[in-house]
Amino acid sequence: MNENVTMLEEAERKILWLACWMIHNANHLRESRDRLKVGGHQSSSASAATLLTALYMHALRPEDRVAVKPHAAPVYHAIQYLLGRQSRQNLESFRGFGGAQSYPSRTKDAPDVDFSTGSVGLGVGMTLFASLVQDYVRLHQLGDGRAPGRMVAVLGDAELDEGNVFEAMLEGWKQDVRNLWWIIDYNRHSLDGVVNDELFQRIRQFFENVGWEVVSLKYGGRLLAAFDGPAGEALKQWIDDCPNQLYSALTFKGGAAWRSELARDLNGTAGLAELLDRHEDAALHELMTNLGGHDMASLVEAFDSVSDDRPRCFIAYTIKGHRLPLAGHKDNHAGLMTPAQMNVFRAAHSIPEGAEWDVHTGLTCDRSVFVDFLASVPFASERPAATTRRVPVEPLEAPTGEMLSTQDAFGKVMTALSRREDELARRVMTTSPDVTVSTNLGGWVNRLGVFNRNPAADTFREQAVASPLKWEKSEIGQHLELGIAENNLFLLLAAAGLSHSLFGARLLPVGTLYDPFISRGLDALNYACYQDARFMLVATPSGISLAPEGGAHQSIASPLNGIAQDGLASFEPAFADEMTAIMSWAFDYMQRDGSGQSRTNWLRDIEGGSVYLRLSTRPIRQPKRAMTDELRQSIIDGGYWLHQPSRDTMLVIAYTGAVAPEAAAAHAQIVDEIPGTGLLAITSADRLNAGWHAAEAARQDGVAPARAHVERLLAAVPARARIVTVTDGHPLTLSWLGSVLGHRVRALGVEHFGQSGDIPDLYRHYRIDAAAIMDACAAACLDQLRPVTAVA
Ligand SMILES: Cc1ncc(C[n+]2csc(CCOP(=O)(O)OP(=O)(O)O)c2C)c(N)n1
Ligand SMILES: [Mg+2]
Repeated sequence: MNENVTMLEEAERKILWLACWMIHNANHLRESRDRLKVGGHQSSSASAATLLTALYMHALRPEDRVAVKPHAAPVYHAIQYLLGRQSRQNLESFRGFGGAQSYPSRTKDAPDVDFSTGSVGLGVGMTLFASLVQDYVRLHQLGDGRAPGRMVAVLGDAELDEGNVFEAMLEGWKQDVRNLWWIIDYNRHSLDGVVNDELFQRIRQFFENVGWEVVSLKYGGRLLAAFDGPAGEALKQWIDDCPNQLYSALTFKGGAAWRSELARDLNGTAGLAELLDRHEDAALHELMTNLGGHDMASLVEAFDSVSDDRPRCFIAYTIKGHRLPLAGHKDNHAGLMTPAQMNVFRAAHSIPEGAEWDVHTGLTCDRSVFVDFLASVPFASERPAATTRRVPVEPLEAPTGEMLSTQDAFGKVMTALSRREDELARRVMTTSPDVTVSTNLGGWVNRLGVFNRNPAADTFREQAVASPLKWEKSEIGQHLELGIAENNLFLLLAAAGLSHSLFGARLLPVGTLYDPFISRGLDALNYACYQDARFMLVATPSGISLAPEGGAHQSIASPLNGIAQDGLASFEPAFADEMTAIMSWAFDYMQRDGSGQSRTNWLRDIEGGSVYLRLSTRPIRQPKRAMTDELRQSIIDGGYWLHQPSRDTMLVIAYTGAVAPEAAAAHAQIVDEIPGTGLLAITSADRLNAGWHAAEAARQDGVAPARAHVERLLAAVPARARIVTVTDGHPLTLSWLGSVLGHRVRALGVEHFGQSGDIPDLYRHYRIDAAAIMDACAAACLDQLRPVTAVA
C-alpha cells in the first residue's frame, strides 16, 4: 500500500505539472490572434489534483462513471494523457479550436468523458440520476449483465449552492439511490471569494438526513501526527476554530505568517515553542496545509474502506491553488502563474525546457517503474462498451375520433403501446415531475406500473377505493415518478437518454411536463442536449388554449426555445394522425447515430437527436384522410399544404398547432373572395427553419441544387403574395417565413401574459381568432395593392 501511495504521489506531481503547463501554454506561449484571454483554472486544478489522482489512478473501476467539476478539466485531461487516452496535440491546443475542452465534454472531447460539466451543479445531479437509470436497466434485465459501476461526482464546494443538487438528493432518498459517491473539493472558495464558515455544518446534516454516509477528510497524516504531540490538542482546536477567511489568508502568506499567528494565539501552550522550532517556515507551511484532500494515503484509505453501496459523501478539505504561489488567495479563481512563477514551478518539478509534455521526465522513480504503474491502473483497462443496437420501431397507430386534442392522442398512443409486448414497448421508460395524470400518461402507468427499488402495493386499490388509476410500485414498473422539480426531470432524461452509452442498454425515455415549466429546467434541458442524450419531451398543455387555467400556466416562449435548442427537434402538431406519425418517427430518430443513409433534407436526420412535442388539451375536429407516405414525410419535415395556393393567389395563411380550426375557418371564408388562397399546416417550425439555414449554407458551399423543404413549399407561392401566420405562442415562431423567398408576412401570435377565460374570449383578446386572421389577411391584401416603400 505504501508503495502504491508513493507512486500515486509521483503521478499526482506529474498531473499537476501537466495541468498547470497546459494552461500556461494556452495563455503565454500559444500564438494568440485576438485579445481574448484564454484563461484556465490553475487554482481549481491544484485543489482537485490529489482527489482526482487517487480516484482515477487507484479507486475507479472501468465500469464506474464520473462527473469531474468543470474547473478541474486540465487535471482530467492530464490524467487521460498519462493513461494514453488523450493526445499531446489536444493538450497543446487546450481551450483552442479543436483542442481539449475548457470543461470536460462528452461530445467534444475524446471518448472517455462520462458526463459533461460546465454549468455547476448539473453534473453532480446527473450522477444521481445515472445511478437510478443503472438500477432500472439492471432490474429490468435490459443490459448485458455487466457489474454495476459507481456513479461519482467530484464537485466544487460552491456547487452545493445550486438548488438542483438538493432537489436531486431528495429524489435520491425517495428512490433509495445506491452506488453513488460525491467527493467534495472543500477548498472553501467559490469564484468571488471565501465561502461561509457555518454553511458546511448544515450541508453535512442534510446529507445525513437523506441517508448518506458522510466521510470527513479534514487532516492529513502529518497534521494528525502533530496532534499527538504535546501542543497537539491546542493546535487542533486552533485549526478547527480558524475562520475560513483567516486560514486562506495565512495559506497565501506562508510559513512566517502561520508562525506569528500561532505564537500569538497559543502563547503559553506547552510544547508549542518546540513544535514551531522544529519546523522551518516552509515545513511549517507544509504542516499547516496538510489537509485530508491533499493527503494521498488518507484518500486511498477512505476510498478503499467502502464496502457497501450506500450513497457516500466525502468532504475532502483542500486548498485552492495548493502548492502554487496562488494558494489561498481569495481572488485566485481565474488567477494564472506568471512566467517567472512558472519557472520556479518548473524547477520544483525538474522539468527541462523542451520536455514539458514528456510523461517520463522529472520523475523521482525509475521510468520503468512509472510505466508499470500506469499500466497497472485498474481504470486503464477497457471500459464496458456502448450499444449501437437499435430497437425496431413498428409504426404506432393513430387514434381515431371526431374530436381529439393532441394530448388525448398522446395518451391513447401510449396506452396502445403499453399493450404491445414488443421490444419498443419494453424499452420505453416514462417519467414525469408529478404531472403524470394531467399529461395523460395514466393509461400507460395503469398497465405498466411505477418503478421503485422497493415494491409497494396500491393502498387505495387494496382498500377498494374506486379509482381508474392503478399506482403499483415495483422493480419492473416502467414509469419513474418524480417530485415536482423540472431540473430533476431533465437530468433523469439526460441519464436515461444516455443509457445506451453509459450502460450498454438502449432506453427510449419519454418525459412529460406542462409546457410553461420547461423554462424552469431550461439549463438542465440544454445540458441534456449538449451531452447528446436521447429522449422525447412531451409538453402538454401549452399556450393560451389552456384557457381557464390562466396566465401562470400558459406558455408563450416555448416554441422559440424549441427552435433555438440544439439537439432537439421540436414539433407542434394539430391533429392526432400528425402526432402519431411524429412519435413513430421520433422513436427511431432518437436512436440514430450518424451511421446509415438517409435522404438529403438538409437536416441532421442521419445523426438523430431528441424530440420535443408541444401539445394542447384543446379538442379539435380531426380531418378524415388516409396517411400517405408523402404526407407522413411532409409532417416530419415540418409542414404541408392543406390547400395548395394557386399560381396567381395574393394570399397564404400559415399556422401551427391548436389554432388549426381558426386558420381553417378564416381560410374557408376568404377563399371565396381571394381564390386560390393557400393554407399551410406547419408541424415543425423548428425543422423548417433548420432545413432552410442548412440548405442556404450548402449552397454557399457550392451545392447549387440544395433546396430545403420550406423552400419547396413556398416556391408554390407567387412572389407578390402575402403570408399571414398564426400560432398560439410567440409570433416570431413563424414570422421568419417571409425571409425564405421574400414574401411579406403579417405574424399573429401571443406576446403578452395570458389570463383565464374560454378559448373564444382569449383568442379574440390576443388576436389569434378567425376574425383576427381575416383582418390580417385584409390588411395584407390592401398592403399588396400599394408599392413597398419605407415608412418614415
Ligand atoms: C450555473 C453556473 N453559474 C455560474 C458559473 C460560474 N462559475 C464558475 S466556477 C464558479 C465557482 C465555483 O466554485 P467551486 O464550485 O467551489 O469550485 P472551485 O473552488 O473548486 O473552483 C462559478 C460561480 C457556472 N460555471 N455555472
Ligand atoms: Mg471551491
